[in-house]
Amino acid sequence: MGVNVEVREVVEQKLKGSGAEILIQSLKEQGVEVIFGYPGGAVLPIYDALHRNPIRHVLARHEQGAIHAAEGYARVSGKTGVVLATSGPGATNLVTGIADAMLDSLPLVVFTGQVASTVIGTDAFQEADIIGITQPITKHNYQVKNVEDFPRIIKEAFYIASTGRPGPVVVDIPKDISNGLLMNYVDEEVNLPGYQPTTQPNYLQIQKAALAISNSRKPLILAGAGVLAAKAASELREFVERHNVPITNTLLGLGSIDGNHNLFLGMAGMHGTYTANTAICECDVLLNIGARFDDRLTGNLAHFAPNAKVIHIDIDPAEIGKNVPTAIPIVADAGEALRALLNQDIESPDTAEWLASLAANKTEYPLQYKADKERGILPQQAIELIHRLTGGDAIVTTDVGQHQMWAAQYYKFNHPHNWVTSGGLGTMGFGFPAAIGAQLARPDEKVISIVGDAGFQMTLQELSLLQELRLPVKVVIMNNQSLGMVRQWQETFYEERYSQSLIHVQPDFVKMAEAYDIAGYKVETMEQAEAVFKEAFESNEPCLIDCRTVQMENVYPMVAPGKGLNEMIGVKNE
Ligand SMILES: Cc1ncc(C[n+]2csc(CCOP(=O)(O)OP(=O)(O)O)c2C)c(N)n1
Ligand SMILES: [Mg+2]
Repeated sequence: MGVNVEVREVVEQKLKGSGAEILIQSLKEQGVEVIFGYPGGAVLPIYDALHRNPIRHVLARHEQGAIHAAEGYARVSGKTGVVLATSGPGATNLVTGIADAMLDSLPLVVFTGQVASTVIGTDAFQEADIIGITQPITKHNYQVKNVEDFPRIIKEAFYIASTGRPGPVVVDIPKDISNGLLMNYVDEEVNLPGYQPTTQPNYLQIQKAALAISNSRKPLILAGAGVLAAKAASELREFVERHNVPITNTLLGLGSIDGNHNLFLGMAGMHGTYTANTAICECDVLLNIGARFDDRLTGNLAHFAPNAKVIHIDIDPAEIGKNVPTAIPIVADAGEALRALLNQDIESPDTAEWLASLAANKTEYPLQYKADKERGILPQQAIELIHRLTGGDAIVTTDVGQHQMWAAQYYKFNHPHNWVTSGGLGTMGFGFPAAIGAQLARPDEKVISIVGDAGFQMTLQELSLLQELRLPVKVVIMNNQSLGMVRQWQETFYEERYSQSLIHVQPDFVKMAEAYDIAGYKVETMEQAEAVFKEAFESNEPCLIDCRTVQMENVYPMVAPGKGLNEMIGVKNE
């Protein structure tokens, strides 16, 4: 379509070849800089084509490591992460990462090898029905049936993964397709009549939203990851400042506004600040931009934003009204909607009284902890130290658990796109490989991976990548010698019956680092932490710090499961 004959000939020439060769060539045309993968029988033709026509390939030590690295890469670069794995166990090892990317709307194209078409369905060696397995956890998936379809499918896969609400797309490639010869290539534009994401907001809805905000006395913005996916942090800031509207974030929306901005109330939700959660309870207009009102954010829906007229901007119409009744739905890209709102001649609401009451809450009920030298390092102190030493400029990845919540609470981001965490799926094992992908995407920036002692052990084999590539990722293990978040729930909701959550035997993490030719440190006091973190963060080499923290510390404040945002516990230290 629209390609002149000469160009067409060049394209066709280029794309004549085996399916495997077409894949590599198409990836180059998509601008792919790096593939995260792991070889095996069903993808040998692809690895051979890669050998002859190289694209940077990062050999993770486990497919789960590869896909979380691709997620980290996508999160901090805004580009589509590319993964390649073999059939059967290679493909099934990707499943957790695919589900993770689906829930957190990350653009991935995942290529899996498959047994030859002739033996599909016969329980052939290393056969797994990855199409069936991933159908509910992908934005879309394909099995290539004819080599003629392959170039079109690759193009569509990248288009679907990265447009609208981003998400993972799986392309399953039977071995006869990689080996098959394509003789008749037609370069088509992507044409998907059934997939037309709405990016432009409806003008009348924008007017309604503008009016509601003008008439409001207690407006509140809830900004989610949709703002970051739309690269719209500067528009968000302009809107917030122009109209003096206070703002809170979801876990994944952190960084969309400066963590120290005077209109920022901190994160909302289960471990959100008292001020943010109370603001949700009291606001009269709640403008949700690119957040999906998930249950960790809303708490008990019966008590969620009871006084608010809800405006919800989301590129995915399925999210609007799913959990929270919405007065003004706006289906659009968050950036387009914000620009449309900025173009409205809105009279700014009078928020003076509202802001004063929120400021009073901030002063009265800040995030707090009780430091005590005798007890040792509190994880909150360690995160504050990391923040101080990096000035809020680092890319921070976390794993899942208490340390994740403390990082969300205490690391104040100066920039968007620097926060990498597993929100929707809450995947232990995510944080460390994600840091590798982030460092590869932004090689000149400081990447700190804050992980739990347990979650780190789920994917620590990727230390090999730090060793091999000398990636200067700083791994900080918040070592409370427990499955801290599980232990906290057992303490609070199961009368301190610590079933399988206290860890008595651990590897020597310092020796482990040394085994991978990485500098390893152990710190047990804040004085040691101060000195070691400083030296480590200034170095251009990878390192691992075993930071021993107080075991019995809890994340507060908290909205207990089933409770409303108005019923937080642990708001004030006694
Ligand atoms: C793959 C996986 N398995 C189990 C869980 C449940 N889970 C959530 S937090 C947590 C404890 C994590 O311990 P650690 O990594 O040491 O972090 P901490 O909470 O101590 O900071 C567990 C088991 C999970 N989120 N993911
Ligand atoms: Mg732990």
